[in-house]
Amino acid sequence: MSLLVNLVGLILMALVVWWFWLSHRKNSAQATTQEATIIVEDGVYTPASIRAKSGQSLTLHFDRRDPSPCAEQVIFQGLDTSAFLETGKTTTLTLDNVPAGEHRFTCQMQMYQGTLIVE
Ligand SMILES: [Cu+2]
Repeated sequence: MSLLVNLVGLILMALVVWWFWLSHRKNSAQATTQEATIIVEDGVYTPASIRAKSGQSLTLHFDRRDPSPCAEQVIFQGLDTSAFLETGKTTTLTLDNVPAGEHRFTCQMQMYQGTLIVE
């Protein structure tokens, strides 16, 4: 009987791991978009990666829900673009002619981390 209980527990654990892995994968393999809303909360950008096409303008809406000063600025590394985000508001940023490649965007202390993939 205890063997059966252990087995059921093991299967449940495997299911949870599998579910997390799958949902994470789905998040990283999203379609390209030219407009997205990014929630800034609990130390993470959601979604943390944005996939876009090069040669088109890209509009990003940052919905800052985290009042800590850590979240107040978003900086696009290497793109010479940054913005101040007001708590409880959505700040819209438009990027034009972003070169193809992976561009990191972070807060000023680089606690918040995101990736913009342009292809
Ligand atoms: Cu920060």
